[in-house]
Amino acid sequence: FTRTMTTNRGALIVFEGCDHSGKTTQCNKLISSMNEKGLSVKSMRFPDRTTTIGQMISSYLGNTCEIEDHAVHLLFSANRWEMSEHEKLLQSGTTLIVDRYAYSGVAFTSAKQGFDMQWCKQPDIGLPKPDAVIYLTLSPEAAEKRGTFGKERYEKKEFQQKVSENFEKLKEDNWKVIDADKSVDDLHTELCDIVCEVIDAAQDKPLEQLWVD
Ligand code: DGP
Repeated sequence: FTRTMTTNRGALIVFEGCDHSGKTTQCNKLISSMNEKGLSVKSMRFPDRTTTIGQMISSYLGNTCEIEDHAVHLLFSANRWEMSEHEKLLQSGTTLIVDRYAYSGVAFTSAKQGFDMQWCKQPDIGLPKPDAVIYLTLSPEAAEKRGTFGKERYEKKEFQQKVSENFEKLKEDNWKVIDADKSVDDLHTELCDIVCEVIDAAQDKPLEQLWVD
């Protein structure tokens, strides 16, 4: 008898949420526990500050240079496109756990004066579409208790408030909204279950393109 050799693809799982919602901590914990289970997973984060474009973004965020608002929006998007060849990893069975994606791109830029969401979405149209967006929510009060904002460009309470309102407008049916106001370990347990379900469900679905009908 014949056996077809098909490799199930990995899932593209994106974490979004306001500052101090625990995205980075949770992404790191997920990677370790999934590696321990022998699953093939890799982490990514945007902006990826290691590339040439990423270094420009990093200087901009650290306020050591100024870049026009439209231009920097396109740089953030370019920084995602330059990593889009990681799609090959997904196709060969590796799950990607991604700390921020194009939704942050739209939510942050459209929090500035004079930017509409449709314009902001444009450059990211066609990127690999996440199988799930895990959106961690936390009230501004609870976020504040976790520490003060740092010195980077967008780390101001009023701006962050606008960003969360924009995230609300970006929700689609692949979003899972999770209340992040719980202990690191409780949240981790909850997220492990969700991530496993997403990986199972993604196996026999084709990878789609972001914001393309
Ligand atoms: P992080 O390294 O996750 O703290 O992200 C750095 C900052 O950049 C954070 O304030 C969120 C913001 N950011 C992330 N992605 C984008 C994007 O695509 N566009 C804009 N304008 N800001 C972004």
